[in-house]
Amino acid sequence: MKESVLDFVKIKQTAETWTREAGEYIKDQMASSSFAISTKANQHDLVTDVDKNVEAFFLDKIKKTYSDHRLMGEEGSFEEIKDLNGTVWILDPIDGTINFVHQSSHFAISIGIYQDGHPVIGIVYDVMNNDMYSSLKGEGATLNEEKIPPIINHPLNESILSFNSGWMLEDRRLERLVKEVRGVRSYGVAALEMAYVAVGKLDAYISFNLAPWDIAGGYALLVEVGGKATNYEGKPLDFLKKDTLLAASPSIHKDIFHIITK
Ligand code: 2AM
Ligand code: CA
Ligand code: CA
Ligand code: CA
Repeated sequence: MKESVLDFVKIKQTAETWTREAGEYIKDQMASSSFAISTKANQHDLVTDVDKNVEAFFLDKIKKTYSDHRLMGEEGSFEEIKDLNGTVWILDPIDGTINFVHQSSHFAISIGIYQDGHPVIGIVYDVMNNDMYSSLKGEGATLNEEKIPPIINHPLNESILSFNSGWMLEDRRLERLVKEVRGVRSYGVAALEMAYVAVGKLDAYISFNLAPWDIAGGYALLVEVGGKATNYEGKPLDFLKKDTLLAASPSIHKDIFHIITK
């Protein structure tokens, strides 16, 4: 079944309601501090029972409510997804798990709802600040129901970038960039950093290793405000594999690209 625009208005409301419900669950769990924490690939890569339970919550809700939709989630649901045909929810149940575990702030629930590989709905929910960033294709993006204005193209010397410090060890050209901008930040939560680019708190976000669930929600938001996101080589994003990311206002995207390729 192919959804209409009106169907997607309803789906967005439903997704936001589930997201707030999941946010309450996360806060309850954080308050009780009783969840189990384990490492995945290495010490940088944590997962908790809470991440897994939030994904299971969405999987159950989606199956019961939208039986023809599919879910690609970080904590296992991705194994089922080999293509993006039809309506696919791309979910990161907790983006910024290290922040969740160590800082009790700066983590988000991220959802991109894609139709045949194209973004239709974006949701990035900053749980502790109760900030709901959301978007619907062609209708723009909002932060807590307030319309987000079109993205501003600041000059490079007035821009704020964000990337994790370790990426400078991977590509020394980032040092050149650091010298030319106004400031560099590092939040460790890709979905929220993309939302920050959408609202103009940041002018660019760079990462060298992200999965579709890290970026699907933020990308949907960003395109609705006129932002640009590609991989670090300037190629279109592929929501079926891990890749690099350069998300920015259009002019900063161009400026950064110029610096890293010269
Ligand atoms: P996560 O918290 O959902 O794992 C941290 O810089 C950002 O990169 C977070 O959005 C984090 O998502 C993401 N990320 C992707 N792969 C990662 C990895 N292998 N280790 C740590 N963070 C990773
Ligand atoms: Ca993870
Ligand atoms: Ca993530
Ligand atoms: Ca995650």
